[in-house]
Amino acid sequence: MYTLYGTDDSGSCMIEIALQRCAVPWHRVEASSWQEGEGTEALARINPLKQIPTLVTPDGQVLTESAAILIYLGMAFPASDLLAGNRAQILRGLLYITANCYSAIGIIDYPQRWLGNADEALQAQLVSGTRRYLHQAWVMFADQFAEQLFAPGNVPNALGIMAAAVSHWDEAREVLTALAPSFAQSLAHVDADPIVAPVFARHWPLWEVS
Ligand SMILES: N[C@@H](CCC(=O)N[C@@H](CS)C(=O)NCC(=O)O)C(=O)O
Repeated sequence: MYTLYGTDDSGSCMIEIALQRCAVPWHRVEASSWQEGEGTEALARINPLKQIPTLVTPDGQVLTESAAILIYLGMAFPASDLLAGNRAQILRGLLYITANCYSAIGIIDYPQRWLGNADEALQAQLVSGTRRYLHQAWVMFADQFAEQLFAPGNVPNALGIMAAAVSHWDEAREVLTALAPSFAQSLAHVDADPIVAPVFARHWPLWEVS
């Protein structure tokens, strides 16, 4: 049994989708750095950053980093088609999102981690500059990876799942709809996948692109 530490409105949605695609038994432990409780205490013991998603495999290995978890599952369960398509570009894209988009969201959410107790104006400046960079990074992603989101057979691969999930935050979808509309349509196609749609609906019940 796989144990996934996570909560709604978080990146654990990507791994919930991937585990379903792998058709393996799993359960979710409610945990996040912004919630108190037994699950979060257990998460802190295995991942000192207390970040989610964190996955524990049936043989007890602790896996963190969404991209690494998706790659591991795709390699362990080839029939999941998580790494199906142009594998080199899928791996490149997963790392692109990790390095340029997900990390930027961490700065936007927690500027004080980088600035210490700097004044509020400086924190606000860091947040707005990082959000601007994040939006540029998504538009550049759209230019370079539009063809890489689906496995043959039109099922979203790991890159499609990660791009659709991480672009839910910080108005990325609105920016992409305006500046890269056909890519935004591809993301909407990922959203509509029969495994993806119910997971996203649970994580973001009120979400719609404005
Ligand atoms: N590098 C990690 C980042 C994961 C991450 O930032 N997760 C968020 C939730 S979506 C989190 O746990 N943030 C809480 C925190 O950093 O304290 C990954 O790629 O999975």
